[in-house]
Amino acid sequence: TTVALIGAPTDVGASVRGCGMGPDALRVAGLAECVARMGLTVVDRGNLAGPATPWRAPEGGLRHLKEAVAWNRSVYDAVDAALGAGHLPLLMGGDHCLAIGSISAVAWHARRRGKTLRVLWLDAHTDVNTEATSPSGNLHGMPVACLLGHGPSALTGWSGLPSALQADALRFIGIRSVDAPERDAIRALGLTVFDMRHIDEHGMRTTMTEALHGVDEDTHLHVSFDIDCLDPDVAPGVGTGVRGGPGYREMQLCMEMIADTGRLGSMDVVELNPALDVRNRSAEIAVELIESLLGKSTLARP
Ligand code: DIR
Ligand code: MN
Ligand code: MN
Ligand code: MN
Repeated sequence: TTVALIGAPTDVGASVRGCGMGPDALRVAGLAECVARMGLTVVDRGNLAGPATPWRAPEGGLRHLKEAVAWNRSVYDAVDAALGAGHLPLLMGGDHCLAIGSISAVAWHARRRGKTLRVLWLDAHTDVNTEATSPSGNLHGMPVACLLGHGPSALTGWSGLPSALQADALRFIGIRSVDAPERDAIRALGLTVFDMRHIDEHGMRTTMTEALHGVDEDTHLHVSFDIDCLDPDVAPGVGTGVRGGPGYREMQLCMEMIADTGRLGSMDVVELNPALDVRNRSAEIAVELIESLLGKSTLARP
């Protein structure tokens, strides 16, 4: 496997500034070196270019739409190129609105190759707001809606179909912050959400067995990892941390069980905010989790 690192240094969709420094924080934490040490080939494509974050108020329920479209277009092209080269793209955000471009490119490739797409959305939030429901206008709270064909028209339909994803392709893990209209959308769209209560009651092992049910050799697995999925005591470097998330060992098990499927084809690592971090600890933890996701394991396992 060749892992292609793609940096998208922007906070255009976020509610707090600083996650634009995420790609370099991951590099400083040794992401490329750690992945290479596992015996994988790594190519760092550097950082994409895009507009500065103007920090304007929302217009029509959307903040920085034009700038978010520009960044997502670059992300789409870079992820598309990586997949076209047979590489495993690792998008380093940046805020979570970048998953629109990333997963749209993944969906296009999966469809062309006759693969079934499964997306694991690891997050404290469900990110299924639209311009009509968002309390903030921040696009990092809307990528799931856009990918399901329900967001602003400028950010939908990028995969070549009205929606990049069908509801049954998605599994949410670690959820503990859902706006009231998002709760209605989850029900109306029929989304599968493994919230923190589910993880409390059943444990991460059973939760991941459920979330990965049906994954087979024809599956393209995409992991969209919002760092705020982790408990903020573990990973403080996030803009919208919510108490009560999975701890370090639970998240390691989550990543290891995904790796065990052997079907990981692409991933996003987003919302890491070095301006709010403690001596780059969250970036280092993210790197350790990415290693597990790519198959690192303490012992050889049968
Ligand atoms: C909130 C916060 N649901 C919103 N979303 C966050 O603004 O839509 N997503 N923080 O990551
Ligand atoms: Mn989040
Ligand atoms: Mn998110
Ligand atoms: Mn967020």
